[in-house]
Amino acid sequence: MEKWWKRAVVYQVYPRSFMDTDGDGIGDLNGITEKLDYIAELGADVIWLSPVYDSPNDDNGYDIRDYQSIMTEFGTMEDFDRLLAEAHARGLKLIMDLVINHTSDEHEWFRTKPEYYIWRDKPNNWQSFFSGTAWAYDEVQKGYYLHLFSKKQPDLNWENEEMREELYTMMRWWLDKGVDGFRMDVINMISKDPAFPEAKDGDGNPHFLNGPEIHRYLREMNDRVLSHYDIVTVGEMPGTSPEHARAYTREENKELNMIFTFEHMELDQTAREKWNLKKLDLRELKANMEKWQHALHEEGWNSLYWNNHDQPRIVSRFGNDGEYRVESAKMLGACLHFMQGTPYIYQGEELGMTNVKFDSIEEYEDIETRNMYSEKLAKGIPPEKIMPAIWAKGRDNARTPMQWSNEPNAGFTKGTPWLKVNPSYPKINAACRNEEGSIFSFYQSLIRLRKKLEVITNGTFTLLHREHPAIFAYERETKAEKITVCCNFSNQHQLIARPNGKLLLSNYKEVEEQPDLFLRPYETAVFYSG
Ligand code: ISL
Repeated sequence: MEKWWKRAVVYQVYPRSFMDTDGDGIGDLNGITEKLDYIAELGADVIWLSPVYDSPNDDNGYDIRDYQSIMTEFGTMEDFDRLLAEAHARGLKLIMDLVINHTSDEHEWFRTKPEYYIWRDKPNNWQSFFSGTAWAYDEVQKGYYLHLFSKKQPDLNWENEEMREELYTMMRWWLDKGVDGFRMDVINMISKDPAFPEAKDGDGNPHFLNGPEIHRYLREMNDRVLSHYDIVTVGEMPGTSPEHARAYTREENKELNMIFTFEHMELDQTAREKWNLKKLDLRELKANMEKWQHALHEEGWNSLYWNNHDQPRIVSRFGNDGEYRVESAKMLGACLHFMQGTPYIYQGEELGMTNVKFDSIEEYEDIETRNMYSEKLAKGIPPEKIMPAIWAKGRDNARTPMQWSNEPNAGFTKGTPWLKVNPSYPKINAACRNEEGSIFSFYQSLIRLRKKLEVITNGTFTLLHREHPAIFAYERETKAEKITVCCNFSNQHQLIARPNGKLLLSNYKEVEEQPDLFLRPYETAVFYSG
């Protein structure tokens, strides 16, 4: 029987920025409950909640102090139970963000069970993802602990069996409550090379990405926990190839259902550093997506995404957030949603929300951004050379409050928002979602079509016009149906041969019946025969 999550569409909520109901400027669980009808109206089936657990918020909840209680700013466990019940009442599933590569240094284990963490007498040269060394000295233990992220996010020692058991028990507790699965944070980093060797250029990645015991741990977790529930699991996995992905997601391997790859998110940077900007070459994007579509067809499963809370807004990134914002937001949606895999929509994507450009670093909250800024400043790089990278790539681009209406603070809060609202809100907001030609209604159509046409879930994938620098076109096919998706990634007109079939979807009003297909700026045209 086909797995339900193969036809599902996931909507990601970043609770801190979604909806504030108590006026403290921080989103909360009751705010999400209040907006469930909105998510249902869009047509999504599953909500992925970024972390809502008790946390000192060094990294906005990705540093967990207590896995079994709710962050005070977000509400109470009763609020959570109500959110879950109300979601289920609307036929929506809810999955939790599970951060188990590390905890907060304020988790009680850090003091009561130091053996649950990774200690060395001397640090090696691995660098943290959030700048600087990945080791911090602890006065109590008189040793260095590993933190791949901030120093308030010590890495857990997965070699410790008792620690793993405690995590499994905690996971069962949430599943027994009725949550419908997990998105697992950097889950391919849990197994480190036990030798902790010095790394080339301080890049420890080869020594902890997809490490030696990773498959053993995931199979154990599957056997002990996941396989006992009808749930969905998605592993966030930087540095994974399609071959890795197959190993993680092939059904018979009994590990995870799907993973998030990062390859397509690294095409507009040079080398390892996301801050080194490079213009996207569309041919590279096409080749990459094609590779993943083929590699996981009938062997494993893809997740499809352009956005999340760590990535800049796609319309500003691969589209055009000026003159062609509406057209390009729809085109990007179509380009992704007709592929094989489970699509993820990040809050505000369905409105075509854009990046922000705050003048000063003081207006940014993200730890990754702030640390990078300080590090570069200390190296003598002037602010005007650093800010453009933050405008293009900073994580706060995704984290500005959800734009609900043209009321003050975009209707997100009656207080002062924890992060400034994007000044675009009078024009870009959810209150306009039912206006004719809205991006929201286009996303509704994308979701409706996925439910209706089997070819979107199961068809083969064939890339067309491979060498074309501005057109991304592909076919999906089963014995009974065929879809051809044509997307213009440029602000110029492009001419290609008209595919067979009748027009199924377009982001322009009038489409002419001509022998050739004349694609206008950022136009998408999707053809169907069946
Ligand atoms: O955001 C990144 C690149 O811009 C990554 O370095 C990111 O930190 C990495 O993809 C892991 O992300 C996840 O784990 C982090 C957390 O900060 C992110 O928000 C989360 O998605 C540590 O828990």
